[in-house]
Amino acid sequence: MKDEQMPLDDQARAILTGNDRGGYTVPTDGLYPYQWNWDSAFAAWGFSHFDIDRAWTELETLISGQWSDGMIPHILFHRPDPGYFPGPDVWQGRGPIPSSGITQPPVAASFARRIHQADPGQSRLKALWPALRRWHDWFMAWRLDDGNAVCVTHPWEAGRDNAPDWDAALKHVDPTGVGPYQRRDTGHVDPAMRPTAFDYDRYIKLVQVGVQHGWDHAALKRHTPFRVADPTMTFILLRAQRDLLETGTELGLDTSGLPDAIARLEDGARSLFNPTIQSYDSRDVRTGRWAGGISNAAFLCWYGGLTDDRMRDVLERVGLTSRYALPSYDPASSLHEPLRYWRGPVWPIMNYLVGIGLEEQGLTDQAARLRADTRALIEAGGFAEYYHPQTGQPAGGGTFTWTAAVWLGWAGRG
Ligand code: 9WN
Repeated sequence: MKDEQMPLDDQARAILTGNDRGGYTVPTDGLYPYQWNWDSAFAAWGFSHFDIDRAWTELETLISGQWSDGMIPHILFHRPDPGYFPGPDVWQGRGPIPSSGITQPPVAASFARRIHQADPGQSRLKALWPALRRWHDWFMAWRLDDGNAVCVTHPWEAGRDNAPDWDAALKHVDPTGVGPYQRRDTGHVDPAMRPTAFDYDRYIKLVQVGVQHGWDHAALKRHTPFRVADPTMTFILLRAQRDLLETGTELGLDTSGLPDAIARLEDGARSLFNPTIQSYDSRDVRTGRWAGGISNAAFLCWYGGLTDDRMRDVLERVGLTSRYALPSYDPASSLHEPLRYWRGPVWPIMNYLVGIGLEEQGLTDQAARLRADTRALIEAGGFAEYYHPQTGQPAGGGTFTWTAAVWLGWAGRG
């Protein structure tokens, strides 16, 4: 797909249309052959730069998979595909479309707001809004810890699969009896760039635990061996609730309860500041222990709307020291692995979300640095899934939908 002769804008558009499977977009051909939740919201925003109708359709297809309890799953399996494991037969989700049993960071309401700003005359947001509201309400009902931070029940739910944030919590997941299974990801991508077998056994075990409990969230809250309060989810839901309140007010919808939800999530977000490392951190709900390291999710605090001067210093010390910002994990840590997925590489989508927050809070130099680095990575390495923070080497899957979206909407602009 990468064609040196074609301008990058055209390449990005070609990636989006090439990954379009009819109403939904796959993250990349082969490695991820289904509709992923947060990828899809980025895709919608990407499409909005050249095809507004297709942008709305992406979000409409995503919410068509909503469960009766309000959850919008992390994967919708519209058509069977043997190229990915675990598929619908393993997950046994209980929604209207075969799906996984967990969710993903709720960026959809925030991108819906952006698309609506580009297309204010249409009422398609009005039709989507109640479903987004029910999804957010589901988070508030089932995913908060005692301090109102948002928890994940599977590392895949955070979208940062093998981040060191989950290492300690995963040690409490006993993979006995997980049975033989065949990974598919390592057939598409170098295993050195993917999660280890230790992690994967536990990912699959957690899926089996969910199936055993019929994906009943009340039962899982009591019985899951993995529940971790996560800055990604907390800051992103906080931001999404603010955006939902804005659009709901503009459209004259019933927004009661949203200001309270925002106040609770603000408390939850503040509760994730780990005084020992002086940064936002993940916390294992079962043990009360901090993960103890700095990941790129910590820098979503500004995106969540928190004003926190303490984090400016952390950004300088940890986020901006690599040749390319932002490494997904502290480069000074022994756990940092520059090419292994969420343990070090730079992810354009995270750079964009962090960049939005920096820009909004007047940290414009830092925002410009993230944008310039993201631009340079894509210009030199194409539309990869992630990149080496020192060499810029593109890694993981190629012709990636959300990287193309980030180019069209941010990195390639201006
Ligand atoms: C599991 C699709 C998804 C992203 C996640 C990313 C990766 C899946 C996997 O790919 O996760 O959900 O199989 O590795 O970590 O953020 O949504 O691009």
